[in-house]
Amino acid sequence: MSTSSDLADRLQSYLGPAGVITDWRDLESYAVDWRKLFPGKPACVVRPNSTEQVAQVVRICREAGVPIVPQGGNTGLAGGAVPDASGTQVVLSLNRMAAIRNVDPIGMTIEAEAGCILKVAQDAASTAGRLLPISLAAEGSATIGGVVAANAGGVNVLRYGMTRNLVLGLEVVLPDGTIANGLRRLRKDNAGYDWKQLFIGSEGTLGVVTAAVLRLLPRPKHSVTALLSVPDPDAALTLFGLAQDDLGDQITAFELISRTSLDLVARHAGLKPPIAEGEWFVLIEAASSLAGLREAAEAMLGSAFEREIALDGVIAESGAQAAQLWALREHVTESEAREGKSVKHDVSVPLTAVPLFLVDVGKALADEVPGTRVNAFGHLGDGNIHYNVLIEDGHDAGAVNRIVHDVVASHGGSISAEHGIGQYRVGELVRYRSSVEMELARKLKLALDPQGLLNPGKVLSP
Ligand code: 2HG
Ligand code: ZN
Repeated sequence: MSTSSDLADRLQSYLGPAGVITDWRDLESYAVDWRKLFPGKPACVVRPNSTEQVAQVVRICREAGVPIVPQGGNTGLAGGAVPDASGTQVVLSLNRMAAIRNVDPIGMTIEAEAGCILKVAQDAASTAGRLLPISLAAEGSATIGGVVAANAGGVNVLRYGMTRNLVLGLEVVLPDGTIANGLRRLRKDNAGYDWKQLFIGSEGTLGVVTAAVLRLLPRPKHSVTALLSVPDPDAALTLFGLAQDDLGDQITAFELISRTSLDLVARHAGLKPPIAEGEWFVLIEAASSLAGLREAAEAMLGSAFEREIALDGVIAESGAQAAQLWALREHVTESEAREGKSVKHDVSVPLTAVPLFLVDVGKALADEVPGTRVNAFGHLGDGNIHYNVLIEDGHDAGAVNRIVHDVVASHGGSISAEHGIGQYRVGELVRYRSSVEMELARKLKLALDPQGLLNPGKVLSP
């Protein structure tokens, strides 16, 4: 095996000086996730600017037996895109491959390279009068490649599905350095195995996503955004049922927010909700191409107040006010990080189990790790709750994690709804997935990456 500096020299002679970073001061932002929970030390960072260059980098590293960690916007929350601390892994950043190759408003597709920022792709779709409906707080930094590799969720999954639902075609560099080009724009394509599904959500462990064709949707002309306080999560669920009855497929988001979340946002971001005190809140958005949405939403909310499943509320009167309501939700993560240490959970349970899950997990934590505080919020419409536990020195983060995940499992849930396993949940996955499922995953990994050089230690233990 060659030394790291031999390898960096070889990579540099192939990619040129702009393609390789070895100076520690410039490496730092690639070495650690944004919350600084998973600090690593790369051998170097490579920044290829074409699919062929990515393929050649993979071949060079393979020949040298050196592991590669693909990285997009580095906005993930599970440490999936950062290297370990050994100083032997090469970070392969896709940030120089950022082109939008094509937007087709009639065929309703967009083709973008992996390093294209999600917001840039959203704006390109919007300029063409269409909607790219992947919507996340990190959309200003997250990249298309990362979003696909993580099968990102976000606030609009309820209506448009996870990223997987929107991927029509994919280009991937395989661990042996060959290029699999499946950049088709077809709505219907049953010709053989749909191999791209393997790479979506594989967190860079099976291949490097270099470009994707995503489905676009009509851009709704009307939208309604409301923030409501509700008596409890049970009432929030009843409200969700009512919204389904009355607004049906026009609901794009149905978010649950706890008092603690809003308190954190008030303290650290200076934003206050325009409604009376309460313990639980729902942020609901509906969108439609047809008129009459606001009237329908007002009627629905009127009957929610009558039935006392909503206590107080405001409907945004303008786009700016809607943005203010969304800002309350979007600042939760950042405000939580400013508050101090937290143990993050990204869990899902069947929708109707959410209220009981919240009661059970609250009791278990209070009994077993007293003195913690809970910052619960998330995508209630998808059964996905970020049950984040704020801890102080002396609290056992591992115990907190185990308690929450055990309660999730008892409700038939998943330990990661949308953030993925990364390095953060590798140990937990083995505990909650069956040995048959884990064996299947290992067989797939071995078939595609027999040397284990692609993002080792993520998703599966090495
Ligand atoms: C969100 O829903 C993100 O805002 C982040 O998935 C969740 O900070 C979190 O735990
Ligand atoms: Zn989320």
